[in-house]
Amino acid sequence: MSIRLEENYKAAKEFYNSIGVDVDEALKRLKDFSISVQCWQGDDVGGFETPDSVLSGGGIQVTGNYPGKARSIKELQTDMEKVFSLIPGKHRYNLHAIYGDFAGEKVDRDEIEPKYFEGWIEWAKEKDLKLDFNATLFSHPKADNGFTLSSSDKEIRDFWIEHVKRAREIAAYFGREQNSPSVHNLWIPDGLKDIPFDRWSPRERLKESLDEIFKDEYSKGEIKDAVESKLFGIGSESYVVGSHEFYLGYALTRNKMVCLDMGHFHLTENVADKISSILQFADEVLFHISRAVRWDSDHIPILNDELREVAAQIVRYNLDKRTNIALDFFDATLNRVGAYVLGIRSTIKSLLIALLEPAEKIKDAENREDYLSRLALMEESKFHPVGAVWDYYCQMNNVPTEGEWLKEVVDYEENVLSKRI
Ligand code: RNT
Ligand code: ZN
Repeated sequence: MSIRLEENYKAAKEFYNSIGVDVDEALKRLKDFSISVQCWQGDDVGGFETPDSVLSGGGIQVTGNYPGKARSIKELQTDMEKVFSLIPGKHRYNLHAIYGDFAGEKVDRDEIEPKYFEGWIEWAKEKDLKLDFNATLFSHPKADNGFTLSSSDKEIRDFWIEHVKRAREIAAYFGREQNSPSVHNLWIPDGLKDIPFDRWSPRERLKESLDEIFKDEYSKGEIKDAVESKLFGIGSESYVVGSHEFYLGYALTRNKMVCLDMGHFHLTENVADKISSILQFADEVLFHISRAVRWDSDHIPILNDELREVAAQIVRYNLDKRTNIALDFFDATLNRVGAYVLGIRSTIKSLLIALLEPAEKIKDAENREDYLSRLALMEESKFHPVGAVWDYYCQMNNVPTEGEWLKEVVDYEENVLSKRI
């Protein structure tokens, strides 16, 4: 470790000590946060059903065509290994059903099985990663008219029910193999571009489809189920069947987790504020960390107020084990490996900032109704020497400090990504 870095760290630690913050304790807690890293930033949500699969439908969109995207499982794994070598901590990896190893075989969504994911489990074990999973109810002809589990066509509904049942079976298989429950998240695109007459029936059908799906019971050690709501999408501007209220009700009455995607609410809505409400009644919650720019744009997370507030809410009330943190962003206009590294590092940094907050002092000011001090302390903490602690933490974990990782990403692009033509 460089002398400068160590001296900076020592000074920072003394400073934090003087405002009542224990840095060692903070770093110990930070180490236990495991972020579930999405597979789909690596190849623009394409997957491997056919050699040239692309994202279609569902109101989510990838823009950009930066060269170098992963074209095979092997390439994606190589990219992920690079990514994980540039971020501190032990994390998870989040697969979508379309990322199976189908080896050129035409395997429809209602035919997926654990065997197509054995290679992933082998790789994950080798890399000491835990896997999470998602059913894929988009990029498929049977989702083309915008309805899946809430479709009025029973055949369509049954097809997707079978798909999700199989996806959960795969998640449970992961859970058993890795001795840690796999989080299975369900997001469906169902909705309408224009004002519906009937808002009721699709929701009633969705409820029934979900109840059918969750008839298959797994143990707590195998799988943790989540359902993800949304406000609107491109093509579903006027009505989304799986709204927040729908899934909140469903999750609370069926003992499932809600998934809060930071891009799935009104832009002025404080998603972090939902944590202390929902967790009064639910055991756990799943987060999709994302950055919405004017809409659910899935930009790379940066250290903005929204992300910092989510981290602060988790940390202040010791919700570390009750919040499952997953990432959901995809940007195809820049080096994808770099996108991962920046987004993950920002997410971990937001937790570190929260852990180094002078919590006792701020709480005290609040209790005394000294609101000026409360605001001043919060504002001043933005200038605290968190960077020195972060660099120390990175070195401790044998990953590049700030300002160093970018070089490695650029080298990787030169030596690996740019050769993919
Ligand atoms: C879509 C949801 C969903 C997807 C991923 C790929 O709006 O956010 O989580 O982004 O499943
Ligand atoms: Zn999401």
